[in-house]
Amino acid sequence: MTFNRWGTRIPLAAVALAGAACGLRRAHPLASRDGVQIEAAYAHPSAGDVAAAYFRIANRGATTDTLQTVINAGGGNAMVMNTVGGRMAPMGSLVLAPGSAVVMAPGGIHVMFGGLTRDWSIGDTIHLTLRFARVGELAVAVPVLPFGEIP
Ligand SMILES: [Cu+2]
Repeated sequence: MTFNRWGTRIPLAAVALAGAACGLRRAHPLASRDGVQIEAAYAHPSAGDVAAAYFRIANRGATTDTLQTVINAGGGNAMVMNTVGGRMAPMGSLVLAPGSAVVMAPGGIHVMFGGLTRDWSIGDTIHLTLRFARVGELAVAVPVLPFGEIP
């Protein structure tokens, strides 16, 4: 598979199908406070006790905010990672300047989960909380989608 830094390259037909199925999810933020919006979220099935989830996070507010941690209600740990030169590296925190957005995607920025106590399977909903320095915690219900599918 080949990826660019910011997103997966997938066929247009797949994009159209995903858009038709999930148009409402894209149109309405999943969670929002003081200008920070989670506009799309999905995960892919786990492998062993590890999985990844992806979010589109927009800061439409006037103040910089920082994604500090992600909490999995089901337990285990999480960290924001980026993929550089085919290797994943921890990012620590994720800074969102006013007017900016971060689009996570396979092969790019993602949230990596470890120590899972149960499998994430297609059709599951994962309950995650994103904790920001300024706006606090935003809870998001995240669907587990097949590999290659995005909301
Ligand atoms: Cu990773």
